[in-house]
Amino acid sequence: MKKTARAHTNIALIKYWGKANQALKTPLMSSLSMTLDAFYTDTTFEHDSSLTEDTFILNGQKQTPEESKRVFNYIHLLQEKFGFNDHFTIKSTNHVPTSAGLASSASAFAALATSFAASYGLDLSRRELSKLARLGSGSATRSIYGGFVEWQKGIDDASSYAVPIDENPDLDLSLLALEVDTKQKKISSTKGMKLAQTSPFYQPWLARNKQEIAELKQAIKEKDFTKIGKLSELSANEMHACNLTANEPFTYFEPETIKAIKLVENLRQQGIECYYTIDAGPNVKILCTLRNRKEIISAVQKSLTNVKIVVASFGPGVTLL
Ligand code: 2P0
Repeated sequence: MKKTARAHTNIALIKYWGKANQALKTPLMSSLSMTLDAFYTDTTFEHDSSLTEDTFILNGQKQTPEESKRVFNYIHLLQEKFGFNDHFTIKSTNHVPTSAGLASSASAFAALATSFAASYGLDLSRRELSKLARLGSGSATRSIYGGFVEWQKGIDDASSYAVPIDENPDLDLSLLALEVDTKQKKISSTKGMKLAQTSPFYQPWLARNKQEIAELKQAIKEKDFTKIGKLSELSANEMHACNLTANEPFTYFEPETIKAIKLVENLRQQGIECYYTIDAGPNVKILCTLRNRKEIISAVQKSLTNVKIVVASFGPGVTLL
């Protein structure tokens, strides 16, 4: 049986940055994201008793055993869970504008979990799919749904899943993904979130999580762009502050990252409202409304030469093609 699923990636406005259980990828905090229309992954999963090996083809290229390891381990885990053991072929295409600085693991594992379940004829709810996606990558938990999505941390495998907050938000909100990438080898998310936990600010940050989620949900309900922007920027800065103050301090920021932050601050001082968020890399994402979008794009192009900008808005949840 062969099935194809499409999942869009997402950007966390309230960040996930720490695991309670490494294997289950249950988080230490709840997170809240926006699914993005501009970035998605199409994945076909085929299993057949006549196949003699497992194969992973990414963007048309057969992956080496080393490159396939994470994906194969994930599928073997799911097969064990449901009692299957035949060989499979995975064909995956990332529709992510080159180096837009958005991780593809969220869309990748959401599409993979969904195509896997469909090809074995498992009739799973989206909640169950979000739990399966979580076993591949934390952020994938949220990509099962569209619009605004909360990943409720829960206390174990059964209770840690995503719930839709508003799948079709009637809200003027755009995200500008700025690629300010460099050749620097980055610290993996898994390693970064472990290190961050040694910061003296990590526990106080965790203690604020419930309140921050509640405030952002309220801001979404009220369609309050200012509140949404401020809370998102705060969460990103809290995460990066923990990295900078870890026992072995580190940062994902590069000089261009700081330039982009300063630009956003300057734009705000000029009355052009916008906010930034930054993940586990040097790229900056700007949140803005349609009214200011053009002006912000030209300001970015003027002060950050060589930067590539991709415009995104709300994307849908996972679908079978
Ligand atoms: C997030 N990030 O909430 C946070 C904010 C990056 C910064 O989730 O180890 O690839 O697979 O669970 O999901 C990126 O890490 O990490 C991430 P794993 P993931 O989106």
